[in-house]
Amino acid sequence: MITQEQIKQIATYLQDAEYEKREVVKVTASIKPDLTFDEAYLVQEEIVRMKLAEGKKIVGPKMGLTSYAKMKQMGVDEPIYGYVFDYMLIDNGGQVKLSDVIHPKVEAEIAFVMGEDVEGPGVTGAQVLAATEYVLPALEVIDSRYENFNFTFPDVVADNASTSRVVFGTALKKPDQFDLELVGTTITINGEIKELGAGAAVLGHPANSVAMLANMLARKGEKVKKGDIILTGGITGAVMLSKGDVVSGKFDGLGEVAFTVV
Ligand code: 0L1
Ligand code: MG
Repeated sequence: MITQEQIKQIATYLQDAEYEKREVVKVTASIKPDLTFDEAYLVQEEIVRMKLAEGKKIVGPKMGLTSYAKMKQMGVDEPIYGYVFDYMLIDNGGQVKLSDVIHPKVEAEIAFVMGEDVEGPGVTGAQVLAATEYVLPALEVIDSRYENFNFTFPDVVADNASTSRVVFGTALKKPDQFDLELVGTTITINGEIKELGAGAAVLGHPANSVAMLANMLARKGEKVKKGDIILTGGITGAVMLSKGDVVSGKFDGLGEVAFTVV
């Protein structure tokens, strides 16, 4: 059992690490060795409450660890979710400041802009596509707050799924114009292709990721909401970033997203 005091203590520990841009020892090796998956989401919810109380706004939920290979590696059978906030957004073509983050990595994702609420359980990818207003390309900068990226599944859930910065593309496309599972994607850094993949890397189809999110949220009586902009999970592996990197994500038919690391 976790107490309300422990939830607040862990949430503050992780949020301070984020705001002070420093690594911390994982929760399961310090404050709460037996932190469970459900308790970790209670910590994440507390972090969300704390940020909302500071006046920060939710852009939308994000899904993480959405490839079957990553799930197998972590010994879990479903992905995780977290929340993107307004202060995390970087303009397309803008700059990610290394002094604002700890040890960032970038991954390429497809984002969904929801035109209608989607409420689980039992939501399918087809229902998600019917409720989607637009899709757009994105680069997500993840930045685990844990020392040496050493964390367990509950640790990363508590840490808001490593969410740190997001650069959205500027072209909005209707989802029925594409076979999103076939969208070929590359990440290029300083002119060299570092990672590549196709939309199917995300649970077979990125819409399945939103469906799974709706079904996971339904367990606590929540839903995917009209207006949410949802990151569906990495199509590519995550690449470490260094000062001076010029980063570009190219998504066949969806466009390009870019930023520079300064
Ligand atoms: O967005 C995500 O896929 C979350 C990744 C969490 C694990 C990590 O920090 O590598
Ligand atoms: Mg991600």
